[in-house]
Amino acid sequence: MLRFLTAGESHGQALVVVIEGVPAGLTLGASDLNPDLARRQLGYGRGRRMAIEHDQAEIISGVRHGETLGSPIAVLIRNRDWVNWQFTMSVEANPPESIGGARRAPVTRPRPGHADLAGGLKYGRDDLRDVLERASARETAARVAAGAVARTLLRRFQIDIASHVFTIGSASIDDPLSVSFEQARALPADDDLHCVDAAVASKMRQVIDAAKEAGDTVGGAFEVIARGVPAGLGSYVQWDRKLDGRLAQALMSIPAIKAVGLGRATAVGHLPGSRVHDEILAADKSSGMVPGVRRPTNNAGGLEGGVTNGEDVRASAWMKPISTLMKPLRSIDLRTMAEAPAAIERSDVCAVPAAAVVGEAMVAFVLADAFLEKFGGDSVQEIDGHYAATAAHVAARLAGKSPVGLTS
Ligand code: EPS
Repeated sequence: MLRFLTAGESHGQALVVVIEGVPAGLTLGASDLNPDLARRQLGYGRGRRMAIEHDQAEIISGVRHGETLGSPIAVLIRNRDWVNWQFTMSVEANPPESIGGARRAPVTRPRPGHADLAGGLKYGRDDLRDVLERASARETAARVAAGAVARTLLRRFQIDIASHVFTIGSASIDDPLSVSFEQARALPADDDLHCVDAAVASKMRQVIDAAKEAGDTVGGAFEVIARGVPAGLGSYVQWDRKLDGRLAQALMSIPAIKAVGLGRATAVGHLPGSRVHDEILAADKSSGMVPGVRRPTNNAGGLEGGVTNGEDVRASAWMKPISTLMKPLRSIDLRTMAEAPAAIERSDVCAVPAAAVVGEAMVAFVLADAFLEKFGGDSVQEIDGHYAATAAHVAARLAGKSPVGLTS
């Protein structure tokens, strides 16, 4: 089982992630993690915090001389902004007067849409900073580090992941499924909207500018596409083994995500079966990973029965607008229970392009977990053997020959 846990507050010293279940012998270094961390920091509409941070992964365990050991991998990402928050975020009950950072007043006016009110009630905190520091989307930097480790494992088996943004406010690509994996992968790493259609991207920019001007925020949607995923990951035999359900949980857990879809997503509700289901054709050149099989369409998003079918895995997620509004909504002050405008924290106007990078990380992690379930071993060399033998076995069966022996 592949799993990870993160720790860290937005303005604390650092974020930490511990990843367990990565096989030994995988070539891994900080340079495999840092490009994704940098991409997560980008995006048109992000706030000033991203100008302060320069997220860098420090691998502090589980790797030696550039190879994983099979032991837990711990990664540290320091918060540069912490120096400005040492007093506010001090671990000490009585921080010394000499400690650096502004003396910030408690946060008592919860922002509608943020975890502030629900979290303050749940954990019995009067200063809502105790909630918002952990509920902050800064935590997703740690997830991206975990996802980058998973992605490094997947790459060894020619599984690649890309994403694209298809909606920001009223600006939208009509048919996200028409965007190919190649188009999404060709987007430059520093593209600040991560949208494949230049005309739609320029409209997205206008939407974000208008929201900023109005002291408002804006949400949107992105799609993650995974190419090279073998058939047979996940299972239909039990609810918690269905890979579509596992992907949905992982994507829905990203802050501000309110809906997740696979393939044609919500459109399946108003199309007839003949326009939803992907026909299965015999072909010399297969469309995906199954030899001799071509699917002319991929409305299923690479999953049937909760099992990968060898086509691209396509998962979308819809993000609500960021809940910190510079022109705040009505709220109450919990000290007096009187109505008062919600608190204002420095924030982003739009973070959909960044969320797409987090989405890639979560999809990579779930796919790597399912991949290890099927082909797992304690070292990548063992997995190489299992993977190659299974691929040969499938090819032989579909070619009508007797199965080759599963030797590894
Ligand atoms: C974020 C860091 C945060 C926010 C944002 C995401 O930094 P700060 O709070 O210091 O500006 O910019 O978090 C939120 C939008 C939120 O609601 O918490 C990051 O690293 O992605």
